[in-house]
Amino acid sequence: MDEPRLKLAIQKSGRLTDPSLDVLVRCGLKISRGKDQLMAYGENMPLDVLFVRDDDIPDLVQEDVCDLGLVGLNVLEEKRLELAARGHPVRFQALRTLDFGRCRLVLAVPQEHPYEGVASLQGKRIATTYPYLLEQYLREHAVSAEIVTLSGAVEIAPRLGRADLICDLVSTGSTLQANHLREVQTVLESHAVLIRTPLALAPLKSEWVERLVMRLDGVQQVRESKYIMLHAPRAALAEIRRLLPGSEFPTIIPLEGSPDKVAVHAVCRENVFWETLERLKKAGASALLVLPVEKMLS
Ligand code: PRT
Ligand code: ZN
Repeated sequence: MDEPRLKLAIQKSGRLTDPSLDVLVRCGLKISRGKDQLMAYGENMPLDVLFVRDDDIPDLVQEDVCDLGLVGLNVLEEKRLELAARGHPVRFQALRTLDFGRCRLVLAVPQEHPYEGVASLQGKRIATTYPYLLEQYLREHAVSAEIVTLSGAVEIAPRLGRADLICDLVSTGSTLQANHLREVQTVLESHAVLIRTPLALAPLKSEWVERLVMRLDGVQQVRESKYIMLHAPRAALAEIRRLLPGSEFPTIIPLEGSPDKVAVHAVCRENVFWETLERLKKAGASALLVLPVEKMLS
């Protein structure tokens, strides 16, 4: 019998496409993908990747067409609220937060307009492509405003006279600036999320979901981690251990022919900056070496 295969939906072409493929490759997946192909076959895992519009990902998982999906929290939460408003059950489950696709859904007003807190939104027209998230935010802040739902180009709505302010995604802020808008409030902090169907999976599929999640955790830890090696006078060990960022149990090795010194090896779960190395050196460390970590499994 053929092994059951997992289906994972990712964005076909957009901001999440490259980082999604990158993280899957780092998890060890080898896929073959032709141009414009809708699906890629996992060569070394029973997992196939479906390329779709990001807005369709929650539905595909919700309707059990796909077992897994990688999608922005903004899209996911908007969908969750929309389903709830229509009285439909919400069936996808978020499994992991991923460290890409970071952005925030914000309220932004024309630069010259005064803004005096959420209460000043009362009675205003707000353009957005996220009506449900905006509606929830306004309700939580006991403000009633008119929501102008658009399908894109939200940032030009105030200039066109269609709205007084906007609620849109921002990452660097340069789009807002170019449109003479000023960020005044955060509605949602967003990032990519791995979601799964709540339906029970066949044992083999379930096992692969667990393996994938474990590998994703490893990939994310590794991005931040460094392996650090140094020589230290025994007398300075306590201070040096204190200075090592995010490392709990360093390995201490005696140095042949140098009884007063030891070698210290440690995995630091944070980036190691030049400043840290300078402080370690000042504390007596020498022969400092910082190496990238390639894989990690704990
Ligand atoms: O075709 P499809 O529907 O799949 O794509 P899409 O156009 O809906 O999505 P896409 O590719 O623009 O974004 C996919 C996901 O990336 C979003 O749902 C977010 O989770 C995430 N993301 C991260 C962003 C941004 N950063 C972002 N900056 N999505 C959109 N933007 C837009 C924003 O709307 C604004 O127009 O970029 C502009 C602002 O960028 P800055 O850098 O100038 O602030
Ligand atoms: Zn979209």
